[in-house]
Amino acid sequence: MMTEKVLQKLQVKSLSILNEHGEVDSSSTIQLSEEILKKMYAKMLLTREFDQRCINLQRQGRMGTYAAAYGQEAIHVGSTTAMQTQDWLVPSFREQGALLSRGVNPELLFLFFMGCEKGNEIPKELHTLPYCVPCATQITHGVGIAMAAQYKKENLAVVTFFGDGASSEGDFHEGLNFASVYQAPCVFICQNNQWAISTPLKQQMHSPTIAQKALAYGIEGERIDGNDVLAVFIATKRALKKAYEGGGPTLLEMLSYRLGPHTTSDDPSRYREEKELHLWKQKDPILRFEKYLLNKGVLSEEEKKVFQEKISEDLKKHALEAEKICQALKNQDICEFTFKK
Ligand SMILES: Cc1ncc(C[n+]2csc(CCOP(=O)(O)OP(=O)(O)O)c2C)c(N)n1
Ligand SMILES: [Mg+2]
Repeated sequence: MMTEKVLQKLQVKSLSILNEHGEVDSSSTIQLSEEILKKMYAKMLLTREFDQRCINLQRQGRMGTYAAAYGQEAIHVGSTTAMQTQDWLVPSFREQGALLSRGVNPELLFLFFMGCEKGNEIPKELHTLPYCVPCATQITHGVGIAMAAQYKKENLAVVTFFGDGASSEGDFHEGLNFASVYQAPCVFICQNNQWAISTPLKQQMHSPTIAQKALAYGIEGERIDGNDVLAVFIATKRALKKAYEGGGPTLLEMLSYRLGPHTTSDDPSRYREEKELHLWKQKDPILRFEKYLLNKGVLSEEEKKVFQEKISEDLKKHALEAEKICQALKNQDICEFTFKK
């Protein structure tokens, strides 16, 4: 019997720049202006504050089920900061940080989670698709957009988000295969938060990484520290550049952890260890970035407070406005959400 050597060596590249203490790897050459660094930080804060406000609204019966991005803010902000206006963002259902970072008005997101269809009306020029709740189906949509752009000779790439659980769906494999065959300008971002509702990663798959699955499709795969906003930025920028230059798709596995429940309808204390949560809280992406910015002198405690207050104030206004719109639509029988008495 003859055997053919297909792979010389199986290797998964991994990237991490900013450690838990907010120290940057000395070999890193990342250069971002203070203005961009501050914007990234503010967007991460905005994402966390948006989550908190939605959870509060849901608990008061003023919003439907909500899936927080708590712990995954670096993935959303790092990747979208690397994108250009003409690129397309194709989200799943937990990417509020990415949508807000692309410039989607928080009011629209509030409306969406209040059950108003109007929340899906994202302005076309933002090149951002609305949320997609059926797991992994958006991967093939993203590949379709990339193939259309390629056909029309448009110089853009498509960034598609999905979870570790979604990587077990057929759409993931079909999407990667098609993107690879056509060398479509796609960047696949798998948010490996290590849980798919109550299913841990080790019950989801037997392979040690998600990144290595790229190999089967003849594309590049890389594992990134998803709690490190700088590493996420660099990896996405690199993958986008390759896509613009006709180098085809890339799979980026962003390793992180879902610090909160799956949604407001879930109680993770029934299926996961407090120890594990505690460990990952030490790796909080916002605290890490904050330490870095404070040490570097880019951010002061005073500015931090100003950012927080401004974000909180703005979101409060947007949420109230969304509620008014929602109520008006409900009065016309256009919105189906029923507020608790
Ligand atoms: C096709 C499909 N099957 C099942 C579900 C129910 N469901 C919602 S979220 C989820 C788990 C998703 O896990 P993962 O892809 O890791 O994303 P995460 O929730 O961790 O962000 C499942 C099974 C769904 N939304 N769509
Ligand atoms: Mg998951």
